[in-house]
Amino acid sequence: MKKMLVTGGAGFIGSNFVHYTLKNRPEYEITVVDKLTYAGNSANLETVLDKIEFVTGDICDRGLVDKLVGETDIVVHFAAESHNDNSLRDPWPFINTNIIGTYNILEAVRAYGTRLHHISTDEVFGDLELDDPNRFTEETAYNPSSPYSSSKAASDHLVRAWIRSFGIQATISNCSNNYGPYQHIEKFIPRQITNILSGIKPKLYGTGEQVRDWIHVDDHNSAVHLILDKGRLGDTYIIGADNDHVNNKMVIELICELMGKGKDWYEHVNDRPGHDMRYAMDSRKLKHELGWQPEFTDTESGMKNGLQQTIDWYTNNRDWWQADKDTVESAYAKQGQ
Ligand code: NAD
Ligand code: TDX
Repeated sequence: MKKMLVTGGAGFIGSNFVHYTLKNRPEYEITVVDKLTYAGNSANLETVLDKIEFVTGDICDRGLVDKLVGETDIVVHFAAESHNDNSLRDPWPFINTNIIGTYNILEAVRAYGTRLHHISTDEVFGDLELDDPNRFTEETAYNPSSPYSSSKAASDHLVRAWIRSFGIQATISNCSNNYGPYQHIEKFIPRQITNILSGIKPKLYGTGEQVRDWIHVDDHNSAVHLILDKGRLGDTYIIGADNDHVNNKMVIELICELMGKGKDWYEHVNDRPGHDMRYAMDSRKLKHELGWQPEFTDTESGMKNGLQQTIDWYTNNRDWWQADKDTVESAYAKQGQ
């Protein structure tokens, strides 16, 4: 058995990663550390609490991080403040968790020689023009736009510096926008699904021309496992599912259609300040060197099957999101969103 510490394992991607690992990789003994912020939910793991160790704790607590890392073989680091719109309202938690928290993890893995995989985002690269055919690669220069993406960029730089200066055994992945079960309803796709389920029209920022290279969360997590198994230490891997032809307007129209509403049953709301236009990922390194392939793809939109599964999940798990809906919508309403 290998011991694995999963930071942020009660959040969206982290909890899906825990479920994925328990299902597909029983050789891992998992400890989750999570602060249970507004975005963390222990209910995400309630069906597996007897199979893992769950520690409620803050990665900004250096002593706790040192103790937990000292007891494990591998750290998979998901914990972060993750929502751009919140980072525009109050950047501090992003600076603290994403930068100081990652620093604490780096110092601990350095002390114990522990293997680390750092989870990051495409947003560190900034954005592309809508008509730019290029995609982000492992060599693209960093150019983040928001407090969130700049704090993630800072965390990536720290990991790269600890690799080069101290020789820690680490890899980094930068993934595009995820969707799937257990995603907080502040985010684009679950917000629109739960809007429709609540009789509210979906809300499209601005014109909706923006492009996100959507990937199902299980495809992200299968890539993370491949990198843990076969990734080259010190390297960065881009993860994306080739959905960079799908803009926000098309996603909202597809959700409306799949949920039995007219294609136009949505409204335009205020745009996000500094809104990134286009993300597109070139994941050829991951595919060619490690043999990764996304499973949630289909010819029509690249995401219809995954979206249907996600719609079904939110429809069948109203108890999971209902209590947060009014709070999330009133925070958006104050900004005309
Ligand atoms: P999330 O907000 O759903 O979950 C984050 C989790 O981290 C929560 O459970 C929260 O309680 C926990 N957390 C926050 N601060 C903490 C702290 N100080 N100590 C311990 N735990 C803390 O986020 P997510 O969407 O699951 O994202 C997970 C990771 O993946 C992040 O690093 C994010 O930058 C990255 N990422 C996300 C996406 C995406 O589309 N959601 C895409 C690429 C990369
Ligand atoms: O109601 C909405 N209407 C809308 O048009 C919301 C909430 C969003 N949008 C737009 C903004 C973006 O162009 O949809 C797109 C996706 O928005 P988010 O779900 O907020 O994601 P984004 O800002 O792109 O960032 C996500 O992907 C990269 C994650 O939240 C980050 O954690 C990850 O790093």
